Amino acid sequence: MSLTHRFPDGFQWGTATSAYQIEGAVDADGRGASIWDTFCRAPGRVLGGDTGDVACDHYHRLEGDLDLMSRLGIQTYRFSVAWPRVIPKGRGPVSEAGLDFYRRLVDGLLERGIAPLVTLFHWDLPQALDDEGGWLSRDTVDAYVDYAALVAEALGDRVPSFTTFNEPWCSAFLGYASGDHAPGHTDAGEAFRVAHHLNLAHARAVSALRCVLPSSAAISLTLNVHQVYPASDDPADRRATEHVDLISNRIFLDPALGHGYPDALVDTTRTITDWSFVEAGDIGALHAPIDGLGINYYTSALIADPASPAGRQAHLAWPGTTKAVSLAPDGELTGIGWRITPGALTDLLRRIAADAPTMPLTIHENGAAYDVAVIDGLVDDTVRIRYLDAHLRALHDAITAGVDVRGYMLWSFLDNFEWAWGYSQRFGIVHVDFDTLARTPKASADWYAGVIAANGL
Ligand code: IFM
Repeated sequence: MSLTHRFPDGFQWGTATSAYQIEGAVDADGRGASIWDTFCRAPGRVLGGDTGDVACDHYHRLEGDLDLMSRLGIQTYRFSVAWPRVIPKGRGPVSEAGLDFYRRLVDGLLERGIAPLVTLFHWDLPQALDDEGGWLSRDTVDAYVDYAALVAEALGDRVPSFTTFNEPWCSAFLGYASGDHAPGHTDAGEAFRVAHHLNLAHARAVSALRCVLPSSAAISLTLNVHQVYPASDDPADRRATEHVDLISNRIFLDPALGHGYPDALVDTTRTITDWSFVEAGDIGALHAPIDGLGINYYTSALIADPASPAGRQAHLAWPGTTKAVSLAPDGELTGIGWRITPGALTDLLRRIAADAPTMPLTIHENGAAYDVAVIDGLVDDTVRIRYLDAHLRALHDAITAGVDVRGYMLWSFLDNFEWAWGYSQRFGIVHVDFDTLARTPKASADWYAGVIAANGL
């Protein structure tokens, strides 16, 4: 079979998940509560009152899940460590049983020839730390750095790649500005303070990890850089788009790349925050060189000034600001209602490569939610295959244009707990029956196995 799109030799094909979304077993082996356990129990926060209590029960079904991954030919598996599983109160006593679960997971991957890629923080902050201020408190930065070093000490001899944070934008702006995510605050000023603490925690953790990990270890940060376009040529819409880029992208990208916070970010947020949470010495402390950036991409957005003609159409609020809105998604949408815009992935990767020409990039997440039923043991999710195929073509275009992309982690391996959407959105290439917990590989799983085997389309 001849390929139309061959990927570079050594390109890593993988899948991604996160702890709270799949593990379940929230009370097993002394695990502490996380802010998501609490959030799920607050009425009206999560669709259908769903919780991650059982999720995919991956904690108890580890071996079967790893066998399935191996059958698909997965080369890298990106998973997250649940902080409250290994340090139940966030700081202090360590749970060896919790660490053992991740040791078994890593060993199981290596036995099957799958490379582990560990995410240290995918949103499940220990509740005990939130009780003391959570990410609003600088003490949480210290606790995170100690936690990161602990995990690196436990797993670093066998794990080649670590990523410090998954989508810090979501933790800061969905957790503290829009309130859609735990802990559910709605104060834009808090979101900027949290963003700064997450940036500090990332940089300090990178330095701590370097002291523990072998020099061959690759350390990255995973960002959901928003690919945003002005909704029209109106200068007001262009300014609104720059504003969104500053408060959603450059607020994380610039410090991670060693540029501190741009003056334009401070200028554009004057009515929201005075940045007094930035203490002497912080700006220098924000930069610790990384070996790569993880990029999560699903969709793009059209941005408008709320008062412009475009902005007066149906729109959604943009978390953390009243100076910009995104137009209500239209055209072809995925099951969760996100626009399908593969070309925007090419644009995004080219933009990042222009900002950081020597930084290796890896797609840490890309995928689509579609609810396709199991019929006679088969799940014909051709719609997902179409989405994935189009995005892999767009990724290939970026590579052909010279962008250094080293791998692709499909989101997600299993259908799982989709945060405030509960179990209503299925991103997996493996179907999970949430009553019986039976796994059924979808047509997209077979298709992806073929892509991996061929290293191309
Ligand atoms: O499920 C999430 C994941 O936890 C983080 N990135 C986006 C995915 C889909 O919404």
